[in-house]
Amino acid sequence: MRCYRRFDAGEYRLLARVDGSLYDLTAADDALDEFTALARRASRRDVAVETYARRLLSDAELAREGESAAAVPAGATVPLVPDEVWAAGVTYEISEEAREAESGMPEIYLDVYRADRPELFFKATAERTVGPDEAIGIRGDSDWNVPEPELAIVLHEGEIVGYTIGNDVSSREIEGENPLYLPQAKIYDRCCALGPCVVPATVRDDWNDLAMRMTIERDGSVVFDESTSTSEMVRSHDELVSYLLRHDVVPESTVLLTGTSLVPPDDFTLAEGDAVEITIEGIGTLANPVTTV
Ligand code: DO4
Ligand code: MG
Repeated sequence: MRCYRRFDAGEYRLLARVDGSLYDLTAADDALDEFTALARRASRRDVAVETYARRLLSDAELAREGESAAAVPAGATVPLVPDEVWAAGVTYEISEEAREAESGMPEIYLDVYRADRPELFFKATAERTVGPDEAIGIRGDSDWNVPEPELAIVLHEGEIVGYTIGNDVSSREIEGENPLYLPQAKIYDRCCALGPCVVPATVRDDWNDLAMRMTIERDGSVVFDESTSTSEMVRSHDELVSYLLRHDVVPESTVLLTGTSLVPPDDFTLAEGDAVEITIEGIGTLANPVTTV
């Protein structure tokens, strides 16, 4: 099951792709205008999101004929409106090595990579987050900018209810200049992309063993194409979430990006007009063009 959100005839609709068919969950319950509303309904009934969504299918009209085959339904937007987006850092060896190379204080990255306490930082609000096919931003005051493909955990009232794809777009120039500049390297207009869908957490049990790929195209040519697996992550999802929730009550809809596992070479920077695609097995492909903000 994959949950999409579409803007259609002036309103948002929640769609579910199940066994090759596309259902309109908003037709079954007009309060369901995004994934958080579905998670809220399921939580009130104390059932898993997937279980609750399946109960709606008999009342959910099949969304437009002929659409079932498309990988992402036409008009798909960001599938949920998160109150807060957080991110974990230095959770893969490749990310630790990249920070060491860029920073004048490399030891802090090795320390956090080995420490019990993970690096967690505030990343974005809904206003700074874009969905499928919307432009991600690179900062006009930075000459070294990268996409960061990350598996994203979707939390509802602190419980893991789903997964999506995240892009933690970042300035390596600002981050490398001084670690205290991290919020400026990470948080700005269009700094985060999520989508194309949310997959309810119970749909599969191998979230820590999924193939991931990122490609970047420039002027019609592929300038980056690498793959990895979420199994390379050195921390568990429960561990990251437990630190996020320590002595804090996160808002109802919170997303936690789990860290980047693919890093373009040090001489690579994103440019206006590039096209970034991140594919994660079982979720799909999040595609975004790049603009300067
Ligand atoms: O330590 C800086 C940020 C690391 C990060 O965003 C990542 O590893 O994905
Ligand atoms: Mg990151």
